[in-house]
Amino acid sequence: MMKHYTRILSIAGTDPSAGAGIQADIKTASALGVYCTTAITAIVDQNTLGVRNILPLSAEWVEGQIRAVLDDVGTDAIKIGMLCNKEQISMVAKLIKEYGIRNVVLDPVLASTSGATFLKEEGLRFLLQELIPHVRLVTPNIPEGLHILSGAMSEDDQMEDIARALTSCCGTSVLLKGGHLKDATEKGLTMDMLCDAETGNNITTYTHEYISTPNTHGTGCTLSSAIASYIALNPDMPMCDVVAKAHDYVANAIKAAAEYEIGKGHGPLHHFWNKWN
Ligand code: PXL
Repeated sequence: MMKHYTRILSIAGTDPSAGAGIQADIKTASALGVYCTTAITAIVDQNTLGVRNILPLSAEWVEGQIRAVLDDVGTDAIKIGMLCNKEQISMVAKLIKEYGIRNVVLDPVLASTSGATFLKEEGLRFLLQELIPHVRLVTPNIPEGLHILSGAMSEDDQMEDIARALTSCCGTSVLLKGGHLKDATEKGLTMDMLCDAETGNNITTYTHEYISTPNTHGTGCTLSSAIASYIALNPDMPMCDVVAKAHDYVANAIKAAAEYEIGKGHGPLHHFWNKWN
């Protein structure tokens, strides 16, 4: 009897310094015992100091890569990161429908921490209209969440109200990431909040100790691919428990990375904190 790998497909941009994007996704899935296939949406010229240049691939080239994976290897879940334009967004939505893939996690990457814009206004509208209806979980940070709500709420609103508004606007579960939140970091904590559309909009809060470290590059990519990996490994587990496992993996990866120096800017997480001595 042959064995089978648990698989995820990452549809995302690259990071030659291997802290974020596809490279982070491959490392995360590998650390969690999951086989990670990839479809590159853009070649991103970046390092720990920031994004220098972006070469988006045509929707046809991204489609070719996704079909190459799904026609052959298949997948148990999909993680979507950087999408560059409406053509890429429509194409990904079309293929998710065509291949009938339900376990899809979308990290709505609108801009990098260093300020580079990845997706313009029109793209955001397309994301909401075409792609998000086919996604099980969306994982915005607070600036991305406020952007999706297009001015209806502000940072002064309660996180729970923002998470609920996003779930209603997206029509699917939302994990709102509060990593940038001043209030929580002053208390020495970071906080994420899940509003689970699959359980009548139940709220679950995830906190961990705030770690003062420059090494947080790729945290969003890592969290969303950890969630996709845990969904693939545990297809019947409630979303609140899946997110708890992913949150714990990321918190430990941030903690372990704080002891390392690599690059001159924001270094990567330690994706293999659970494997290396
Ligand atoms: O986490 C946002 C993100 C997504 N995709 C790529 C990135 C980044 C942030 O740096 O580099 C390729």
